[in-house]
Amino acid sequence: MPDIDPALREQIHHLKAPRTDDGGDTQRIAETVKEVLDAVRSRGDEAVRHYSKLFDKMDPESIEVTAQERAAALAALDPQTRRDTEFAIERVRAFAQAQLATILPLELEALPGLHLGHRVIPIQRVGAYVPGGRYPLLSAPVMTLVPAKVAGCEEVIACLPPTAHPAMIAGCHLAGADRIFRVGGAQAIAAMAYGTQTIPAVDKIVGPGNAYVNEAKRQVFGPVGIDQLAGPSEIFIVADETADPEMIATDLLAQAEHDVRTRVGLITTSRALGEATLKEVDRQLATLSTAPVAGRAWADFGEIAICASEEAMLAYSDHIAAEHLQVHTHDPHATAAKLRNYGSLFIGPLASVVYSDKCCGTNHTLPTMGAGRYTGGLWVGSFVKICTHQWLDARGVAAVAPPAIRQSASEGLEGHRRAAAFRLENAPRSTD
Ligand code: HSO
Ligand code: ZN
Repeated sequence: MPDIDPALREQIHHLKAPRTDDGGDTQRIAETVKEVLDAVRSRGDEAVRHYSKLFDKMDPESIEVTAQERAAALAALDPQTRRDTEFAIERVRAFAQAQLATILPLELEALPGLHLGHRVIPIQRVGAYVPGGRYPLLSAPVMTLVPAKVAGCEEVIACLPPTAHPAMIAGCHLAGADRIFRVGGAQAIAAMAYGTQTIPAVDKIVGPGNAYVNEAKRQVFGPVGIDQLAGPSEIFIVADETADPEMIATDLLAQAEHDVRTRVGLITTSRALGEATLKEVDRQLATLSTAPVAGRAWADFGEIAICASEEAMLAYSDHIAAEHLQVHTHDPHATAAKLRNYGSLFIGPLASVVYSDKCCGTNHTLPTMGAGRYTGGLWVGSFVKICTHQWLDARGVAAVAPPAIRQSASEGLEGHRRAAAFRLENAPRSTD
């Protein structure tokens, strides 16, 4: 994230400031990951098993989850949990289908005889990393697998750590995974990037994970695509004096319980709201079962920023570009329209982040660490390519060949000049 503009900084007073160090051991993680990637690339399944034993203390009999294991995981899933997961899948699928309908092919006659266009082509093979995590998040496989299937990808595989709760296998199955593999961490990313005897190489890897998974995605990117680099979850709330501090504290703590590095904050024009929220967070933490995590996240990364004006509030929010951004102002739609940088926007007090986390239909895999300045979150469009094409008749050639010939000649590209001129000078001839 770039440094904050000094003029904006003067407009902001922190009632509570976050820690600013990155707290990670990036160099050591990068070296470990490189070793894992190299080993899996050269030794395949054997290295996958080695690192599963080393890091996860597990050596599953079969790396691939069998059909019987899928059935057993599904049978063990409590019926209400299954219905709730199916509800989430249906919502995410319906929204992804509606979004896909907005991604249209194009055919255009740009000049007489010069035809340009693009096609919407599903990525052939996709790999979804499904994190084991602190809690078994059944919505995690839904958010990565369902949009890929809606996009029309031919094969969608899932990797989840061997330590993951068996319900996660059922979640991957219900969300439509064609194949499920029990492998986690950097070794899973390596396997999906390079392929092993058991796990096919994919064209794009998606899904959040821990610092090792993130670093592995960064290192394999290029020959294989990735969605984004996912940091700890974030929630910010932009609010004025009309907001409810009890509701705000509830929403902040809901995300703070994810991880001790979750970044949560209130950006407000109201000092009274800021002070009330500070008290409310402490009051609620006293009875929250996940307080050991949420309380540490709040202590280290919680933030309450009091802004001198509405403009400063919006500018600071755009600077942070939070993964989740809730808007609790007297006219939330008007405020929302002025915001530019965020992963997903929650307009008005009834739109809790938790609904999107679980089941309302928008994707919960969103940009963190300021990436909301340049990208939105995972969506059905992440699983298709928009690839251009062109075709010309003699009129099109007459229009574009002369400038192409002149440019090529002035650049000293004689081969290019000849190819451009050939079509002007020679009618197409066939060899048969
Ligand atoms: N807030 C997480 C997603 C999630 N939370 C799922 C609970 N379940 C990252 O957007
Ligand atoms: Zn969440």
